[in-house]
Amino acid sequence: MAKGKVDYGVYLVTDSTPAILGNKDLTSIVEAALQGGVTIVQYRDKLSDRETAVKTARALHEVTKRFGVPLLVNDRVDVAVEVGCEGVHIGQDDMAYEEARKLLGPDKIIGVTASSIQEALKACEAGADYLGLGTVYATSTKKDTKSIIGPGGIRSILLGLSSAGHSSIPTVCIGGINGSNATSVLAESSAAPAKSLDGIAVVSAIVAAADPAAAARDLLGKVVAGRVPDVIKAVAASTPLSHNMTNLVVQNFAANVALAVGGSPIMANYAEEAADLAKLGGALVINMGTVTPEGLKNHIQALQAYNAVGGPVVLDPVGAGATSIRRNAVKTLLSSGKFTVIKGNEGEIQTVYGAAVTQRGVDSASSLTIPQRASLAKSVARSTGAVVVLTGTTDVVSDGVRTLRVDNGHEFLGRVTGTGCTLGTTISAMEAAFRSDPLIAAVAGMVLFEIAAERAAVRDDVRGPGTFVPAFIDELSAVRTETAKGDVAWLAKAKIE
Ligand code: 3NM
Ligand code: MG
Repeated sequence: MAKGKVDYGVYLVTDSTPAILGNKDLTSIVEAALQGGVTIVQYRDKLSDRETAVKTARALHEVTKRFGVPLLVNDRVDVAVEVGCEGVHIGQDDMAYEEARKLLGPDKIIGVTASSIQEALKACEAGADYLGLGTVYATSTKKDTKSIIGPGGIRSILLGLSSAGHSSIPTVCIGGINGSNATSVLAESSAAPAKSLDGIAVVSAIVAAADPAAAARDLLGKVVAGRVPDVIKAVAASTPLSHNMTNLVVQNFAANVALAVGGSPIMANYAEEAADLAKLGGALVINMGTVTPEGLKNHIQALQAYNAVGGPVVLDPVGAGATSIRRNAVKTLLSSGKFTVIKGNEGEIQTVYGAAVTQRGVDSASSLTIPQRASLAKSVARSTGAVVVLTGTTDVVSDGVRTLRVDNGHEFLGRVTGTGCTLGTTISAMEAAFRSDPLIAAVAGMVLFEIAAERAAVRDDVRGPGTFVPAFIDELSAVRTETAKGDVAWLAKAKIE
């Protein structure tokens, strides 16, 4: 597990005291929390003897390894060394960073607690891999906290870090965070322009929850939603190229949508141009809407040109399950290069999965339950290495580790041609501008798109699918502009879980 790729989004810190854990089994709670979407786990146990601690850490490590999630041990560096887990978290009163690093070696993760800018800078300069910032709110989980600094204190530390050139160190906040305050804590803490929190760390909100999986899922949705403005702002700031190789039906609509979301569209189906275009820092959309042998050759060549420079590529396997020609084209594309995102409806994603489904034309129909759709998206994400966006009334987005549901949108999106294709275009702009987390970029594109549709549909000047289209383009542009100015009130409508 490479250190640089750790996702600090939903950081579970365990507690073994009766007051929090009760008589429940810690390993089962951690497993449920991982199913819900926890992205990193810290085993924190101030009471158990060494033998028990090693045994518990080993059991937890077996579980976290299955989920591909790192396990850190709080304070007890010797336990981490013995278990061989991914690292430790040390407080200001624990072993010194340098000593812990000597014991653990360069590849393990060492996180440090900081409650002031001085402590944060010192930890950065020593070489810490991430910072735990707190205490945000007074909490009965940790009664000996030194200072309660609130979201304002977190924001000051983030500002101090970015002005000292430490913008890239991951940070999480801790202390009294739960499902009810996570959204506002993230928004208020991260109001610093150059540096946002990477995640939230919680103990009781998950360990003491009646349903730890549901609690983790809820927190993950909130953390991802909290990053959405960063993505849209990144697009607004860089106007990335959205290179569309798309079908005849949607060329004009897709180009207008790319502009509305803050991208710079180019509709170029001739692959000889792709090598030059790929160098411009944008993203490619490969849309199979009107497949031909010539088109497929162009798609493969362009895919490889973007892969060669590490540029994001979005695959839209339109009508993939409709004909054997399309089913084979999907197979050929998947084996010709790497996709950042694969976006499709249920039949299309099932075809990518390799299921023998037959679609009627390009229309979507749904026969799977939401949990089945989630598990399909996750499997395809794992087998392809792409973020899978499975569209429907409830959309599912998965990178194989994190799986989210988005419940926004409006029925007009299904009554106008090309909305699926233009969602691919929207996501391409997000992926181009926000490389650090393709899943968050995809979710941002999805909620921007669907909430703009909701806003358009209720406008007085919209009387049906025809008048919806121009209003939708207006609202995409309005939501993007509001966000770039820092007004994210629209995000309250986001239903991400
Ligand atoms: N460290 P809860 S606060 C373990 O401020 C821990 O460094 C803190 O528990 C710090 O999520 C804390 O239940 C406890 O409030 C957080
Ligand atoms: Mg400690």
